[in-house]
Amino acid sequence: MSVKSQFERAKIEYGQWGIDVEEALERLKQVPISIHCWQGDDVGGFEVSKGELSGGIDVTGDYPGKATTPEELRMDLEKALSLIPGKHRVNLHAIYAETDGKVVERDQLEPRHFEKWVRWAKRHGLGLDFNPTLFSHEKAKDGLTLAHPDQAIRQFWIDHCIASRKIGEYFGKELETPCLTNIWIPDGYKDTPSDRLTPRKRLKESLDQIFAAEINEAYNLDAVESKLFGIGSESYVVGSHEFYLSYALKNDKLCLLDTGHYHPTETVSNKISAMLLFHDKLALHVSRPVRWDSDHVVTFDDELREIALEIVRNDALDRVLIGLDFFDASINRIAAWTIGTRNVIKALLFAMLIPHKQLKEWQETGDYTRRLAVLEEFKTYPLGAIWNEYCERMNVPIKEEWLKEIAIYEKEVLLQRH
Ligand code: RNT
Ligand code: ZN
Repeated sequence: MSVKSQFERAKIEYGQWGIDVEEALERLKQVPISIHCWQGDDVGGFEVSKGELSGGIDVTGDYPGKATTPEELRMDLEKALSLIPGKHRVNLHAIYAETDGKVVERDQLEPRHFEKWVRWAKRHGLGLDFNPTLFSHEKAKDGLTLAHPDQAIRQFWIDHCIASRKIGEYFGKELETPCLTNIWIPDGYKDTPSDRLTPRKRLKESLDQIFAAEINEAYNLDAVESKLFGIGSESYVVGSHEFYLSYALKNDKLCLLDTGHYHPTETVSNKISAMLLFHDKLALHVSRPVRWDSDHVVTFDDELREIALEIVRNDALDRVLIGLDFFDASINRIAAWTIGTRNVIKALLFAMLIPHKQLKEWQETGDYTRRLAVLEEFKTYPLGAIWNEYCERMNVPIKEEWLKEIAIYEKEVLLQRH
């Protein structure tokens, strides 16, 4: 049976529940996912004197063909984007600046160092998001940045963050879609601190200085990303969830929730509705922690579907900015992007094809039997048939067909790199 006829049959099944499949597909087209560039080169970046990856994050694996130049990275992103349905965004880090072989300190970065990215984004109709890079650097090697006891080091990172917000503003203005500039810092301690307050006080003051610089909010949105622990900061992280939740609320900034940054049984899906009541917008780094903050490629698992359900059934697609954050060097990196991003889109589609109105009603009237039964039955409704049709309409390969293109690209491009 053709994709089309399977789709038509599935559409009838969903239609019996009053679900408008066509409307869902139209809505899905409008949802951008911010694809992180750093899956393409193992969070390496292109700085002239490039240091080791630090900051308590790590990439494992040695799959051949990683991008080593901006041109290669953009080319790989293009390949991935050609296999992912819809129009999306690309999320850059400051270390992806292009400085023509000159050493440019991070506090001196300017919009012009990202001109090529902007030109490329324009050509492909992509929005750009941004992140200052407060790791993999001499001045961050003791694991402290914005909360560092040394005022000069703090100032360097404050200046870097201000420079980054200006780059974000430039992206937003050029591409006519606001850039989300997200600050994540590694600051913390390996062992039990003797003072938890002082570093947090310094971080608060540093952030106040960073945000005091005036940047047009129509072009740049600021976010802060918390974390529970990192490698070498197991006992204490300065920028914890409570810290940034409070900071963001008080200062009208976005809180960014990374799905790998909480206790193992604590879920981001359960935070979304709580935060939507108090925050205008929030941001996500969809990742997959396997036993720890391991940043595995996102799969179509329970928590991903639950996150999508929370966004969709609370009508929050415009208020939750969805970004990705994983890095796996043990598999084809373009496949990693493709798998993770397609899964997020597929989860949103899954969430759109659920009879939310009835389910909410049953909960209100105490009919928990129906609530459970129908939620379970919908797990095996013919989502795949709708997904395939969506992929066809968006001119990307259906099912696992995209793997063929990856195999060709690997042979012709990736394996030719040294
Ligand atoms: C680290 C954070 C952060 C980084 C990227 C590279 O734990 O999740 O978002 O992964 O900035
Ligand atoms: Zn993250």
